[in-house]
Amino acid sequence: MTAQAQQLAGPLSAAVANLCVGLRQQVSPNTAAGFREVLRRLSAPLQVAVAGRIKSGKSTLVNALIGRRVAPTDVGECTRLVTRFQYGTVDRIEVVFTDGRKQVLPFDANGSIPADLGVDVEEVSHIEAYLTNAVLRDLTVIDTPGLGSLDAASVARTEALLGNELDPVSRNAVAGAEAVLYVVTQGVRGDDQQALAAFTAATASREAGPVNAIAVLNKADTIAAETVEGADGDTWQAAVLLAERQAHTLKPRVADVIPVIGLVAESVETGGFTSADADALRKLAELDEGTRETMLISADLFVGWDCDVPVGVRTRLLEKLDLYGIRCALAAVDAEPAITAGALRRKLLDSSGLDGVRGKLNAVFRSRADGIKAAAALASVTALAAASGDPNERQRVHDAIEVLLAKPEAHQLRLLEALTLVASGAVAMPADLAEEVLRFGTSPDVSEQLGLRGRPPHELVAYALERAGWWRSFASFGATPAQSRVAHVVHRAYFLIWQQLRGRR
Ligand SMILES: Nc1nc2c(ncn2[C@@H]2O[C@H](COP(=O)(O)OP(=O)(O)OP(=O)(O)O)[C@@H](O)[C@H]2O)c(=O)[nH]1
Ligand SMILES: [Mg+2]
Repeated sequence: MTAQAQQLAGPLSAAVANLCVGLRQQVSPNTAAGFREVLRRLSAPLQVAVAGRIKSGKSTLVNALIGRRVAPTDVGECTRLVTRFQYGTVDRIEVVFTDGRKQVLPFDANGSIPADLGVDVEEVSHIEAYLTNAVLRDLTVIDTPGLGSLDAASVARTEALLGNELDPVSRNAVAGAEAVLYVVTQGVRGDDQQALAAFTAATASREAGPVNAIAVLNKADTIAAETVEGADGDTWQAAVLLAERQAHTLKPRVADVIPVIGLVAESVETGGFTSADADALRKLAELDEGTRETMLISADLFVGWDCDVPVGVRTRLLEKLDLYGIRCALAAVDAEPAITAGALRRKLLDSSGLDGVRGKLNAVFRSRADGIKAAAALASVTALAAASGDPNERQRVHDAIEVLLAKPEAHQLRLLEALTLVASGAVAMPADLAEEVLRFGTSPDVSEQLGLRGRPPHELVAYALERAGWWRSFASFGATPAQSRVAHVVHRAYFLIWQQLRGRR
């Protein structure tokens, strides 16, 4: 049997799949079973875990991305469980128990996973939710329970928490993730990098890095603009600046930090925001300036102030958009009093920043799904061989991987591996060189990879050639053996860019 390329993300996944198929006869039954699992995963969509602290808005964002309010937010025992949202031809919820039993559950009246499952949660491993939503065709989204109170935590404590509070099976479900969308809020500090490191330690042997991790700065609407220098009192501007600063802290663990208002995104993308809400907003926009300003000071005043729009309607608006979203909507109505509910929804979507998150997901995850999946699969193959305890078997697997990586077609895979080694600190590099290496992971755009965005082609060509030469000599002189391995890959990356750009001129 050969791997079926049409089900796989691309040639790199196919190469690793063929490696597994080829080795299956030469390894112990246990390892072979592991390889079958690796093969199964290789032909499944990219697995993205949404992770972050408790109540950071993970489930809200999951709903926004899927376009359906299916993950329970705020309350309920499900927020303590791992839920995998994957594509299926029929909507279905399956509770998977730690002993392997499965039980099918109905969705609740609103079409979401019931907050109360009616089973003993202690016995539950995780939930599989199959949905017909098209977004899930090439991305499986894994909603994870919040990392607990990590504020004062050392890495050791964090790891202990992950190790003890998640049962082994749900840890495996998280470990199944090939990429991470890390949700942070305004409070992110230096120790969040440790939280991220601890999370990635839990995602099996794979490290997160610029290749397979993105962060979002969620709840951007709740940022007090006056506390952020340079924001000029503008909330979104404050969020953009804060996200840039956080990127500084979290890089190179993540490719980027993108600001987003998950709540507003969820409301507009899941049909939560209705034409009745648009009507209410139009009415509120007609209130005299003074009343409006007073009401927008706080949530209490917004609901409690005496006005024509019923309290229940205002409470719902607040739940769906919060004060910032309401302000954005009112500004849109001011600019265009006859604005339709659809146009208002579009404006709110724009203000939520969700398009920015989707763009990043496409640029970092979707466009590289083949490489990410192949790298994750190779890591699993290596781990399986290491766990077998048979030195001959380990050597056979090792040799097969070396043969695969030596092929010219595997360059992309070697580059991803090099990026991850450098990002995780497994291979130490001087800061300027590390930064240069990691640039290859930041964007599919060649000029950005060279750090020469917007420069004319002849400069790009000359620079690529110059750096190719530099890295080749670094690989031979001055580098440690580990650095040398990375340097060879970087040399090749520059050389291929040079070839490509030269051909284009
Ligand atoms: N103002 C505001 N509130 C938000 C935003 N995103 C989420 N929330 C609210 O934050 C609360 C927690 O959201 P969840 O999505 O349940 O957070 P979670 O990270 O999944 O929580 P756990 O799974 O319990 O860790 C809910 O009340 C959401 O409505 C946002 O962008 N702005
Ligand atoms: Mg949640």
